[in-house]
This record gives sequence, structure tokens and C-alpha cells, in this order.
Amino acid sequence: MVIGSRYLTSQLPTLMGSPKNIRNLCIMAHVDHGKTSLADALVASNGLINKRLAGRIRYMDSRKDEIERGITMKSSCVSLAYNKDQQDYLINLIDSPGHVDFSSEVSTAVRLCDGTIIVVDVVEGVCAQTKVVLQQAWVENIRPVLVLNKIDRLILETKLSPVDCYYHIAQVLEQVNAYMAELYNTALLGKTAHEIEKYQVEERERKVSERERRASESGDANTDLLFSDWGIETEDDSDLYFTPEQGNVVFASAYDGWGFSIHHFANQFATKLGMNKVVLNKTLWGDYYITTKGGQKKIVSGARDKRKNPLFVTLILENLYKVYDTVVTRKDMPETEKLSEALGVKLPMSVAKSTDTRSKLNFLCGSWLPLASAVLDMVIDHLPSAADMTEDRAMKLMCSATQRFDSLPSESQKLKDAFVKCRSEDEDPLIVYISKIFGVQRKNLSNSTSSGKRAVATGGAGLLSAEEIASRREEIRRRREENAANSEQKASSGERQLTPSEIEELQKQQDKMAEDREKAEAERKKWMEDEVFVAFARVYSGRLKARQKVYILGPKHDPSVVLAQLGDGKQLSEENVEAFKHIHICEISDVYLLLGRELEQIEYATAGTVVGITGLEDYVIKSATLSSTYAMPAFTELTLNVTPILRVAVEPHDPRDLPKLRRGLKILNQADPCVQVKLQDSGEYVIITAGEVHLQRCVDDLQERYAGIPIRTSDPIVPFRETIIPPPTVDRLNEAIEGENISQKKPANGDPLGVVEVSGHYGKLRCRAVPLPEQVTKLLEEHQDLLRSISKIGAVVNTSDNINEKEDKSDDITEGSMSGSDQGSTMKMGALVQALENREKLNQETFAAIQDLKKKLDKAFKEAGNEWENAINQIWSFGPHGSGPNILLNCIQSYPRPSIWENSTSVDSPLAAYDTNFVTGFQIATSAGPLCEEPMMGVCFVVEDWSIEPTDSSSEDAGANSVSSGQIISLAKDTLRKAFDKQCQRLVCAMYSCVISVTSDVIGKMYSVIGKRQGRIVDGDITEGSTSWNVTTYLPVVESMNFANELRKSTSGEAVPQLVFSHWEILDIDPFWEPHTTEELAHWGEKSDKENLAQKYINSVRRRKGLAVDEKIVEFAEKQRTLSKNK
Ligand SMILES: Nc1nc2c(ncn2[C@@H]2O[C@H](COP(=O)(O)OP(=O)(O)OP(=O)(O)O)[C@@H](O)[C@H]2O)c(=O)[nH]1
Ligand SMILES: [Mg+2]
Repeated sequence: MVIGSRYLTSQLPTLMGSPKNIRNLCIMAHVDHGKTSLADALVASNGLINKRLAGRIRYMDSRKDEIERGITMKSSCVSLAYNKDQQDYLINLIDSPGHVDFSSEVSTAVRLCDGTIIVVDVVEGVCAQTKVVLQQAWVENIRPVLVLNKIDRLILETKLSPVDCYYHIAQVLEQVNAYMAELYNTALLGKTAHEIEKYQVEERERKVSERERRASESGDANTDLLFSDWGIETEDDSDLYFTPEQGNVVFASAYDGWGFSIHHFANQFATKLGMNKVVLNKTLWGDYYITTKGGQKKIVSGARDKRKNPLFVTLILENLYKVYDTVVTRKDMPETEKLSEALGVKLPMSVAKSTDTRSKLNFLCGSWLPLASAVLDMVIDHLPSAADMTEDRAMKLMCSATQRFDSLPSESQKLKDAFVKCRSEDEDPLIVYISKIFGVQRKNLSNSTSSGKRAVATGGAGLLSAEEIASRREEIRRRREENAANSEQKASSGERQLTPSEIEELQKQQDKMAEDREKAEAERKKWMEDEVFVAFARVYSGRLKARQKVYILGPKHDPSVVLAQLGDGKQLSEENVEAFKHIHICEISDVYLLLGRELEQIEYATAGTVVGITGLEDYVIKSATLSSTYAMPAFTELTLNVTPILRVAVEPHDPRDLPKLRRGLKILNQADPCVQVKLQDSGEYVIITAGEVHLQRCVDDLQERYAGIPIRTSDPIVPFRETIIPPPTVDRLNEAIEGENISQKKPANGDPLGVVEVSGHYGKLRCRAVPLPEQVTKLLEEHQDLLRSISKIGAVVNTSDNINEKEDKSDDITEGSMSGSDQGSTMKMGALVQALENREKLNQETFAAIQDLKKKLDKAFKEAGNEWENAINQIWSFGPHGSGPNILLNCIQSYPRPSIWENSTSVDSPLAAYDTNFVTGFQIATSAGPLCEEPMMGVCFVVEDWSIEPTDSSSEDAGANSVSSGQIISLAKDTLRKAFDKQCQRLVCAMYSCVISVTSDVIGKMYSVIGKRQGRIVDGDITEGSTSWNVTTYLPVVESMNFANELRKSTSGEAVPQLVFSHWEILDIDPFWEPHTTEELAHWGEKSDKENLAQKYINSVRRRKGLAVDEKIVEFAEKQRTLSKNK
């Protein structure tokens, strides 16, 4: 029975006290499989919405665009009360989006949960996103239960007979379980025999304890005995799988508001038919049927072989079919009344007389088989409570996969117990994780007048009073006067005199800037009046009170560094916290219960609950850890399953609004877990999103909420890569290039290898570019993080780390201003060294991974041929940014430099001094290739010779003769670029992969849309048991704009693609191709007038970047002249 109601939300805080009775869970599924509709039913059970509207209103979709488009775009939480077996439970339910563009929102939800409801549309079956969410649950170690939704569609739409319906559902269930088995097997594959054994023992123990718990709860201790009485084999089926008999599967129609588990019917029939409940539980799903032998009812197995209807059909589906047939298909009023009586449901007059048969059915079935209690009973029985946190999971949350838990400081290790105990006494440490922060309309906060405003005011630069604004104006005026006085002083002190008009101009500029700033502030003030930032958080241990002071630990916080520097006995206070840029001390404002569209203020939150926190907007970007101790390591980073790939530049319609745009971008960056906001070298503000729908949401948010100004977006900026390939052996007509056919355009110096040699007064350099073996490029692509740490190992002695750090900062416009003053450099040397040692210790496993990568690379090189024999030990650097898929190879005889795998030692060579300069040149060269200044990929630069003219130290102007580092950088950059230019160049396109499910009648239209956009079909298979096809395609990102819309239009809305970034693929078209072999000349003539796709892409990128484009504006000048003559 459900105890909650609209008026009982006040009871919710009292339910928080007992973590054993708290369940934190999220609903996950493929897009449109019915998550939000299911959430409706559960929300209605607490009276937040009317039961009759459940399944239709989609309460959790609160944004305007969500309602308009009918898809969920963010995860949102609602706290519900539920009563089962005289126990009160608190259920924090998070609805997540299914569209792939928003899968980062799913990650933020999963992190706060212990369990998940996986929803599968029985008509569509297991789809791409279903697999992704199952995998996500697996990786995050959270327990799933299953809801098979939309069973009404099988009855009404596909019109399957009850038996076919049963076999169809069984097949879908099989698909889900097959994928679970796949996950299980791949997880085991990577483990050693010992680990597998340990894992299995743990699983077995967990299962036994769970079974005991359930048995003690239900009082059916002698289950096995009863089974043998009935002649049924008992088998310990691993509860890895979803099996109705275990009760972790609910059959439902969220739209019609009904749902049931096998147990529900087992209970009913046990009393009605006088059968054993336990046996019914085992046999209601499966190959069992009922016979009457000798006047006695008996359940026997083998229904399929004997062509009998299984129990599920005879006892359950046939009844359901009858209800649908009577109420919806035949609309038989008297029969409906009889039915409702038989089912024990009393139809109110308004419903009985209604002509809307679907709502009648909703009422009838919703009362007969209430969906909320079926799902919530399953949740309580099968999902772990907040108190069931295992040590293993706690360790995974505290320590990333590349670290070892036992290498954390002992103070930090002790905190593991706090997770497991999940207690909220005063002496328990406070541990809270914030997975995202989001804007809420102030009117939705329960007491908006007082707390909401204070929430912002205490957060720092929040609301300004009239006096504050006046004092700021005064301050600006004073500074302006000071500046004017200064400039006058300077002018009088003999520097160049400014003319009065120049001074006036300067003043005007300053006035304008001050005005801009004021406007931006006023804009922010207006925004803060309407909206407030709420952090989406879970309390893992301790008690979080309103207005409590806490440490805010950024994602890069490392307790070993802090503890090492503070030393024994020292405490972190508000004064010395400034020295650590990843720690802040802050007083939070208020704590809120999340109730879907509204928030209810509470005094405090205890361990195990999911709540909202205000007052953190000036400290938290995207995610953070709150704690009462700085020994708490930052929670491990969320695994985002989606790569943001779609970039657009944004600018305000009115250039004067730029400050507002900056403000808006800052808020957007803070509030969206997946978006990236960057200021490019060209001065453009760029946002990078996961896809078109995500982009639209970001732009809408910027326009309507965060910046509040009209915004213009550029055409999407699609990333490309540039690479080289071995010279082709056949021409475009597939004729071998040999003999007479050989191109006249040979490399200028006639050197087939394309060696570039430059020599000048500063020395000599000889190098060439070679395509990297495909396997090597792939490995480098996959292990970018590891390559970055390889550079970082070197960074302890080298300076390459600084380059990366600088880059990070200049890229991210929000970083500098949010992280406070950067005083890390004031760290004491001793403490720093120790912290670095600690870090090295932490990374033992990373070192192992690096060795592993080295081995794999070596193998890939050796397989590629003899010329790569010793390549692994000659690697000088990876680029661009020290971690990209390009290699600099040192084959210089006279410079035996240690490879990148070894810590650098001093080398006795004049070249050693310029080593880092050369590498910088390589980094710059690889970050922008000659085709269209896009990064290179899969290129190896072999440096064969490099020498520097010895400077004559005896000569007087020795300093002037010596080579400067800038010269070496540009020498390296230019020469490497030239070497690249000598080879056959190709463009590399980013590819989306896309699974489309369509019916066979529109499949042809779908193919034509894909073909038009250079797409490629990789796989197409008919889904078993239906007429729909699952087609997998690859589509270049550059061709994907408006693809979803076009496809939807041409297939009458049947095919809805979801695009996910998949890989990089070489576009096998020579961008500079012209007919030159004999066959080609015969076929195309001197000049081919067919459009060159690669050239088209390159030109569009060059045009966007303002680079020279080699295009003729007038192609056929003669014709034009003739035309004008005729006029
Ligand atoms: N026939 C039928 N339709 C359903 C059922 N459940 C949901 N739908 C419909 O399916 C569509 C999608 O439902 P939602 O609840 O928005 O699906 P969702 O999984 O939340 O979608 P996203 O959040 O966008 O991923 C809506 O049109 C619903 O009316 C059901 O049980 N039966
Ligand atoms: Mg939804």
C-alpha cells in the first residue's frame, strides 16, 4: 500500500533516518521505451499527480522543449514514500533520458544510485541504447531489475495471439539475458583464474545471504522440500539474469497504468485454485502447463512439445486479452461491468459512462493490477538499500582504476568504513558527491522568498542590493578619475602628450567597458532573481545540515598532496586553504528534497539520501565532492559514454551583448555535464556538443535562460584529420600505374621516399614522413590518456607537462576564474617532492599499463615490416599535445637520445640543448597540417640527420651567431610540414555510427537518404519475430546535419536514427587529383569537371578559417565574354 500523498510529503524527511529502508534508483532505457510514462505511475502513487493522468502527462519532463519534442533531455529526481509489509520506505527515483545525445545525463544519474530499473519496449526489443545502459549499470556495479513495457501494443497493434505474445515476450527476455551473459563473460575474460574464482565465491556468498534474507522475510524456509514433492527440479539459476520466477521482471503497460510480477498472480491463484504458491511462482513463467488428471489439477512441464498453452498464457494473458477485447475492441458496456465486478473493481459513474474506452481500461486495469505497487515491491525486494554499500564499491568510488587503493594515505583509507556503515551521527565524517548542478526556477523552491535569495547571496557574487550597486558605481568612477589623473601625469612627465580628443576617446572606451560590466552584472542579477542553481547530490555518510561549512574538493583534489604539505598536527583553516586550488571552504545554503518539478526545503539530509543543495554555484563546475575532511579523495570521474563532437561558434546578434554571452557560457558550462565551452585562438566562442538535439538544447538554454540574448550560431564546425598514405598502385580506373602510365608529376627532387633536406647557416636537417602502420595509429588513438601520463612521467624532469597545463587553461574560459588564486606554486619544495613520490606510487598500475602498451606497440611495429624493426626504441615524442596519434622517430646516428620510455638522462651532444625546441616544432607541425590546418593523424616523421653548425666561441659576436630556440622550433615545424607535403595526402573524416530500426516498407527510402550523404551500410538484419530491420550504418559527421529530420520525413517518421561518434576513417580521394595516367586522360580529358569531394571539404574548412582557397571564381571565362558580346 502506498502511504504517500500530496499532503504527506512532510513525512518524507522522517523516513530518511533508516538507510536500510532507502532505495536510490534510476530508470534507464532506449529512447521512447516508456521511462517517463512509468515514472508517472510511481509519482501518481504519491499523489503528486492525478492517477488518471499517469502515463500521459509525463510529469518528469518539465522543460518546454521536452514537452514539445516528447523526449526527456535531463535526469531528474523525485522522492517517494512507500509502505510494504508495515514498513515505510523512502524511494529516490531518477528518470533519465534515452536519447544518446544526453547519455552524459544518464551517467550523472547512475553514479548516485544503487540500483536501476531497465525498461524494454517489448515490440522493439533490445535496442542499441538498451545495451549501453545495461553495460553502464554493469560498469558502475549497480543492480538492475527489468520492466517489459508496452505489452498493450502486442495485444492491440501487432494483434498477436496470446500464445505468440508469450513466445515473443520470452524472446525479448532472452535477448536481454543474452546480453547480460555477454557482459559477464567479457568481464571474466580479462581476469586471471584466481580472480575469477574469488569473484565467483563472493557472488555465491552474496546469493546465499540474499536468499536467506528473503526466506526469513517470507517465512518459506523449506522451499526446496516442497519442490521435490511436486517433482520439479530445483536449480540455482544465477541471479545475474532476469527471470520472472525470481521476481525481478515486471510485465507492464505504462500507458494503461498496469503491471504485474509473477508473484502477484501466484498469490491470487494460490488462494483461488488451491495450489501451492511456491510452485506457482516457479511455473507461471516457463514451459509448464496445467492438466486435470483423475479430477486433480497438476502442473506438468513440456508445454511446447505437447502443443499446450503455457500457464502464463492460460492463467494470465488470456485474461488480459479478454479485458482489452471487451473494453477497447468491442466496447461492450454490460460485459465491461461484469468484468469489473469479477475483478473486484468498482467503476465510478464518470468512468463507466465515459466514451473514452482507453481511460476506462486504464482505470480498470490500473485498479486490478496497479503498476506502482508491482514495480515498487520489486524494487524493495531486489535492489540493494542505501545501507548495503559494499567495500568493493566504496573503493571503486574513492579510487580510479589506474590507482591502487592501498596507496592512498591511511586517513583516506579509513573513510571506506564510513561508506559501508552509512551512518549519520555527529562523529561520522560527512561525505557527499555532487554529480551535476542544474538551474531551477526560483518559484519552484518551497519557500522562495527567504531561503532562495539567501542561497545566492551567501554564494559570493550573488544578488546585489541597491547600496552595493551604488558603491560599485562610485568605485568605478573613482578608478576612472585616477586613471585619467595618471595619464595626465604621464603626459606631463615628458612622455608623449595625448591630445584632448585621444583622452576623450579613451574615456569613452572606459565608460563603455564599465557599462558592459554593469550590464552583465544586471543580467546575472536578473537571472538569479528567477533561477537558482541546485546541486544534485547524494550523501554517503554523515549528516548535511543547512548552512553547514564544508570542504569542497574539486575533481583533481589529491589528499596525499594536501596531507604531505600540511604535515603533522596542522589543520586546514580558511586562511591557509587558499594555497590549495582544488579545495574551498564554503557554507552551503539550504538542503532540498527533490520532488520532480518542485523542491521541498528540509533542515538536514542523512546518509543514503539523494538531495539538492543550494549555495555552491561559485565553487562547483559540473561535479565535486563535499566533505568534512580533506583526507577524502575526490570521487572517481564519471564515465561519459559519449564523445562531444559537434562544434559550433556562437556570437550575439548585437556585439555589445558579448559580456552577457560570456556570462551565459559560463553558466552553461557549469550546468551541463557534457558540453565543452572553449575560446578559440581566433577569438571565437565555441561550444562542443554531443549531437544536434543537444546543440539545440544548449542554444535554447543560452538564449532563454543563461544569457538571455538572441544568439547566432555558425554552421557546425566539423573536425577533420590529415594523414598520408603509401603511393597508390592503381589509378582511379583501377588500372595499374606502371610503365607508360606512371605519373609525370614525380617528386621535385626525384626521390621516391620524399626526403626533405634543408641546410643553412644554423645547420642541416634531413627527414621524411611515412604513414604509420594502421594498427599503431589505432593503439595510439585508443590510449591517449596513457600517452599523456607517459609525457607526465617525463614531466618530473622535463617541461612538457607545463605545455599541456598551459594549454588546458587557455582552452577553458571558465577554469581560471573559478579556481580562485593559483597559489600552488608556493608549495614547499620538500612537500612537493614527497607528493610527487606519492603520486608515482599511486600509479604503479599505470606503469604496468604503459609497459603493456609498449609491448603492444612493439608487436604492431614488428608485424608491419622490417623497416619498423627498431622503431619502438627510437620514439622521440608523440604529437600533437604530447599524446596524439603521430610519432617523431629519432634515427640520427650522431644523437643517441634515450627513447620516450626511459627517463631522460643528460646526453653529451650539442643537439641536447635544442631537444625540447625540436619536439615543440613537431607538436606544432602535427597540430595543424598543410591541407586545412587540422591536426595530423597516423603520420610518422623520421628524422635521419640533424646537425647544428658549431659556433665559433673565439669570435667576438658568438652570441649573435648562435642558434636561438625559436629558430629551431620553426626549422623543425617547416621541415616536417614539407616532408608531409611530399607524400600522398588524404583527409580523415569523423564517422558516426548509427543503428536504425525500420519496417521493410520504408527500407528503400532509408537507403537512398543514407546513400546521398556518403553513408555506408555495415550491417542489416531482420529482427526476429517482427517485420522490422535493424540497420547499422556509418555516416561522415560532415554529412550528418539535418540527417535525422530528412530521414524522418522521407520515411514518414518510421526511422529515427541516433548518431554516436564511432571512429576516424580515411577519405580515399586525392584532394589534388587531376587525370594524369594515359587511361585517366582518355577517360576524363585534361581536366575533370567532376566535383572533388575531398577538395570540397578542405575548401570549406579553409574558408571558415580565413585561409587562402585555391578556387577559380570564373571557370570558363571565354563563354562569359561571348555571352556579353551577344547582348
Ligand atoms: N502503447 C503504449 N505506449 C506507451 C507505453 N509507455 C509509453 N508509451 C508511449 O511511448 C512514448 C514515449 O514514452 P516516454 O515515457 O516519453 O518514453 P521515454 O523512455 O521517457 O523517452 P525518452 O525519455 O525520450 O527516452 C509516448 O508516446 C508514450 O505515450 C505503453 O505502455 N504502451
Ligand atoms: Mg523520458
